[in-house]
Amino acid sequence: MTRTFFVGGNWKMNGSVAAVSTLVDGLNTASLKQGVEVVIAPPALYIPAVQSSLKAGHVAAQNIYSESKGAFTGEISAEMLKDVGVQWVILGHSERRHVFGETDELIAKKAKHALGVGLKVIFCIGETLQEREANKTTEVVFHQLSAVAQVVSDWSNIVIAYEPVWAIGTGKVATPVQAQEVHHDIRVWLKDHVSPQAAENTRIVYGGSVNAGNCQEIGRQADVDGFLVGGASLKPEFADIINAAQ
Ligand code: G2H
Repeated sequence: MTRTFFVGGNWKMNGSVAAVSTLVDGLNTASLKQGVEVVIAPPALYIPAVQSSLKAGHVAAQNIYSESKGAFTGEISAEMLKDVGVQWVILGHSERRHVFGETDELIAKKAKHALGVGLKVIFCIGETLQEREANKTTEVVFHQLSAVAQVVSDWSNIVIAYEPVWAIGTGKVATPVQAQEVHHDIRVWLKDHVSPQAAENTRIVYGGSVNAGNCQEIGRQADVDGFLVGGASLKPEFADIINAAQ
């Protein structure tokens, strides 16, 4: 099976009514390669505005809580996203893990809940610089994957985003070889711990300082099925990244 190239734009906590309109207009008027799955994740407040105006892709939330409803001030639920027609959610982003202290177990619980409600999940994993230097990259990402595999058996609605923490927003991008190595290891892990079908069909995208200059070579790697883009998704070059699809 051919894996459809996937490009996500994670706007993080950036934007305004005016900026959202400019960004969406830019995407709507850009000449974009056909056959690429584009998913934009604006801050939750701007989801309806993006959803009603974006022609070139779908919309994701940047997070949810693991419960359906209740006394969880400040949170939104998978059910609420479904209610307003959102199809995707990003879970496990390193900023959620490191700034907000989300554990593998909480992220797995969120993933199970989101998938159960019918959302698709962009599931982020990745090691810190300290972990990479201690040769613990695979140990860390396999542990992150295992937490989800313990509670989820169907991976057909999951896109895995490998985002080395040391490359996020730092301008330090993983080399194509470094990205390919980890993506390959993740695919072998899927084969051994989920199924050969999951290994074959699951998109594994790279994130961490992707830009128009480095996306071509990374995107050419055999096990790289797209990108999750932060900073550059707020710039016109995001269209070039979409067009780097292999
Ligand atoms: C990693 C990435 C998007 P950036 O966080 O998820 O951000 O491209 O700015 O490194």
